[in-house]
Amino acid sequence: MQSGSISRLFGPPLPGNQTYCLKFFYSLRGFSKSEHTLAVYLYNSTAQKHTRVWTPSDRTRDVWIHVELSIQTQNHTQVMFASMCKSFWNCGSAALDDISLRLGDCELPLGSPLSVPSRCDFENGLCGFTQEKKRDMADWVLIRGPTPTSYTGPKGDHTTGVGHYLYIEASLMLPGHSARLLSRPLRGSRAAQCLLFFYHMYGSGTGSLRVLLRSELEDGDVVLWERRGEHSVSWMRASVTYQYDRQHQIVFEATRGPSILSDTAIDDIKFQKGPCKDDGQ
Ligand SMILES: [Ca+2]
Ligand SMILES: [Ca+2]
Repeated sequence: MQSGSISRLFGPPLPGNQTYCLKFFYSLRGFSKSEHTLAVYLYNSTAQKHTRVWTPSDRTRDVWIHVELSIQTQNHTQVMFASMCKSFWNCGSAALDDISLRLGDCELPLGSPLSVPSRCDFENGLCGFTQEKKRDMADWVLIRGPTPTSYTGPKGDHTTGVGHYLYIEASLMLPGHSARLLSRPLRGSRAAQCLLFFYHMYGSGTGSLRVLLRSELEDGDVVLWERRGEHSVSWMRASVTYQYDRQHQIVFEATRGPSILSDTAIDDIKFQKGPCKDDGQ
């Protein structure tokens, strides 16, 4: 790009008074500063006005970054991508790909597989959760009543005491072996979200229970919550506030401890909008 030039890319004219979800990937190369690298505007051709609605929030270079943006149209609105080169010393190239636009807010669940499953008590199966099959050594077991081994695991589920829950059967696993349960792909949100669940860690050989966030954009799973060792003969409540603005999965990972007295269980998983009200309990 030459200095002092602006590159613009216009989308089609859109009907007014609608909310759209704009998605695209971009990649920046060069550019010594963040400003003017790339911006999304809503352009009103009648009034010849443009309003900036997005600029890159970080200085990452040379990788493709996914953006989801909710926009509100007025009459004769066009989406416009603009990249500016103000001076020779602050120029680079901005690349765009896979631009899509559809009706509806990006953050609101629309009944798609990306929407947040609000709760699961395991009374009707796994509610869209799935077992990790390749990268772990065991599966979570759906059970009702006590686990087969004495002095470990709950006597019954958390929901009603006589319902179902998930646990790892430690006597079928080796020390250090893990089982992972994956949520459906979840839509990201710029606002904080709250994950609530109940866990049961009773047994002198109890290992660990972790909640992980998995995203294609992260190198490995990110640990959001973790408990190790024996905790209580009762169910315990966990609340995890987290924020992630791109598609992701929540992973429940239980790891067997040194002995077979390490049946670890979970029940009543719930996702809520907004931060948890009683964090840390
Ligand atoms: Ca239950
Ligand atoms: Ca597994």
